[in-house]
Amino acid sequence: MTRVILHLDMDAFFAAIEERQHPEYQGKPVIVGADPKGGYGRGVVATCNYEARKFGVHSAMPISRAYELCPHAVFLPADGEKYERVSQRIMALIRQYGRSFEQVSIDEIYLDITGARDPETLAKAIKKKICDAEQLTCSVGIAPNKLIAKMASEEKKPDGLTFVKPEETQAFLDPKPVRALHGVGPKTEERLQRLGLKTIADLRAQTREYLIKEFGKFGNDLYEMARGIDERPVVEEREVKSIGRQTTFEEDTLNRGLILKTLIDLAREAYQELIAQKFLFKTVTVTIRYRGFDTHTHSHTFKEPTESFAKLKAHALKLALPRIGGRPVRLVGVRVSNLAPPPLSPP
Ligand code: TTP
Ligand code: MG
Repeated sequence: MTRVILHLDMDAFFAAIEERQHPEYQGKPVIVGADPKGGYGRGVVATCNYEARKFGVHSAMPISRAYELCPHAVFLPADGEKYERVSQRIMALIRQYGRSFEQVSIDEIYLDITGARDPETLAKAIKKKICDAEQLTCSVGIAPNKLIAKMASEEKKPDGLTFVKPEETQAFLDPKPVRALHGVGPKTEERLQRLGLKTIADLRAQTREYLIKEFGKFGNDLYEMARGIDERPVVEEREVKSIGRQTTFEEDTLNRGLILKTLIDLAREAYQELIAQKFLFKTVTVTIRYRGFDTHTHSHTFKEPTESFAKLKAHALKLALPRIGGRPVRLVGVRVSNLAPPPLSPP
């Protein structure tokens, strides 16, 4: 059966998260990465918004070069923990839309949506869901396999939606540069160029034997990719053993109200993922890291698996309460483990 695969990639992910938090950056180039130190900084750009891309700035570029190209940009350090939390919320939100779900990076997912009545409408619903919940845009590609779906999601960025039907795949591929294919980096591209192969159509005109002679096993992949063949399944990530959330305070804090409120927020987020993944839990663990990195974890295990948020919250607070107030707290976290699938409902 022809599959329908959806690939979703968030737009300018780290930069978009910073922008939504700081409306004052609107319309300005925003670059996330190493400290430019007035042009003498070391390290690289993690990402930048589309405004900064107009100046030629891109991911992995030396930050000193980015400063040369765009000195008036807003430069920000990457806050990996924050981006990870947003990522996890987005993943929890959309995994239910696929028969299977595969997260391939912090901002990128494949969903197998084979059987969906109207893939395009479904994609729009997913985009809207993310936009409503997180005020972030993404780009989506839908195609008969992962290879084409990923290329399709890159087709119209940002906020794009590209649907490549089976009968359209060859026309979609042919004019593209060989570089657009999965696994073709600058080196392979150069070798292909030397053989006079610039586009995927050029590549498709070669025999399987010739490509294998030139590129070994990868030659066979090239032969198949040029024809839009890719059988890789969408596979769920490894088994989930626990679900947790943690956060580092901007400054170490003694504020009990803030610490407890943060803990409840984290518990709620972990709980939402738990529900999305359809698990019960038996164990609640609270992590508290004090100033100086001294880290303590405390757990409570119920007799029976439960799905009660009230219990999760009550026990997280009970575990944390006697342990805060004395020393400034740097980080708190909540985790549920000993996960179990819910009991089968009676027939
Ligand atoms: P990408 O999806 O490659 O980039 P992006 O989301 O910023 O922009 P686009 O709209 O083109 O998708 O990567 C996702 C995040 O991963 C990105 O926001 C920052 C991080 N990243 C790095 O830290 N270093 C890198 O070299 C790349 C490519 C990404
Ligand atoms: Mg992205």
